[in-house]
Amino acid sequence: MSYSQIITLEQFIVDQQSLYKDADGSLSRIFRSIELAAKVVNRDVRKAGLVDILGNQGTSNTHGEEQKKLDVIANNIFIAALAKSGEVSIIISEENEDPIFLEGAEEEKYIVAIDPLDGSSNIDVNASIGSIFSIYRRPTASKTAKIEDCLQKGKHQVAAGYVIYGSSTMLVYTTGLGVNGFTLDDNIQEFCLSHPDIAIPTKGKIFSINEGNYSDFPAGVKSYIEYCKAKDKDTNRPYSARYIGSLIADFHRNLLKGGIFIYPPTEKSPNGKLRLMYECNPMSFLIEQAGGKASTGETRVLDVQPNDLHQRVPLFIGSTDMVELAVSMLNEEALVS
Ligand code: P6P
Repeated sequence: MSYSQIITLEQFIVDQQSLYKDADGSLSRIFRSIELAAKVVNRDVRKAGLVDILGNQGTSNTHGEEQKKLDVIANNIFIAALAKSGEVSIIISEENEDPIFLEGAEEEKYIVAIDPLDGSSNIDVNASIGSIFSIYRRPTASKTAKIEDCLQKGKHQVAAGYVIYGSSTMLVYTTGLGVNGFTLDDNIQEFCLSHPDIAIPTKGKIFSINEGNYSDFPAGVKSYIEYCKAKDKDTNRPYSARYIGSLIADFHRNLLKGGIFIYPPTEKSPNGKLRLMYECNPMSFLIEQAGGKASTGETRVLDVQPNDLHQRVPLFIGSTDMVELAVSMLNEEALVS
């Protein structure tokens, strides 16, 4: 590709901004801050093996999960960058129990929810990890930011996306006008449009679930797994089992190739493991914008009314036909059990 054909993330954002009649550049400034944070986190992730930033921080996050040093570093980087944008009033982070009210920005109109480094258990073994963001507008009714402003349904997101630190570093996002992917060119340190208008196939041949928990799964989920494994030429089965244990990596592969990712309810985790505000909602906004589907098994993820910043929901997400079948099997078995 000649450099004259490159569309940078910066240029793409400017071009998209012109499509919104009431755009004043504030959302663009947030995106620029996220882009900068992604580049800085990428730099630290890429050198993780070389300096003492691997391993555990010796602290735990709001969920009692051991914090890796890079978790904390990434969290600080994203918070600092978002604060510097001057457009964000509240930040919700997986790494912080309480919302972060940005000083002097109480009247700013955006709220950002982040999982600064998802899949961190994979850091030490050099598997793909990522950062997730979800952006809301603060309800206009409240002049200054308050915690209630954060508990909005996922369908009210104005933007969502992720950065995947994999064999290459990519930023994938939506503002409701489809999904586009940008690959970081290390030579010029620019995210360049590499995956325009991403659309997930309605059918796929990949199923992603942690079968180590099989005995704990609802009957309908077990039935769906057996369906995926059964031989049937007409429906291209058996499917392939692919599970990295990093949501963004599993999601990204299925987004591009087609497939389904499931984190179901289990006896140990009746609401699943993944968090609504900064994992399930952003990924659900993206998958719907790419033509796929996302369900809790009971309802559309984006319709869930949050009642807690860190609440968990079960997640069935990916190719529409696969999600619909998995959810129908879950509910049919629930009816007969
Ligand atoms: P399990 C990583 O810790 C994470 O939050 C997601 O990135 C990933 O999909 C999930 O947990 C893996 O959970 O229980 O299968 O190890």
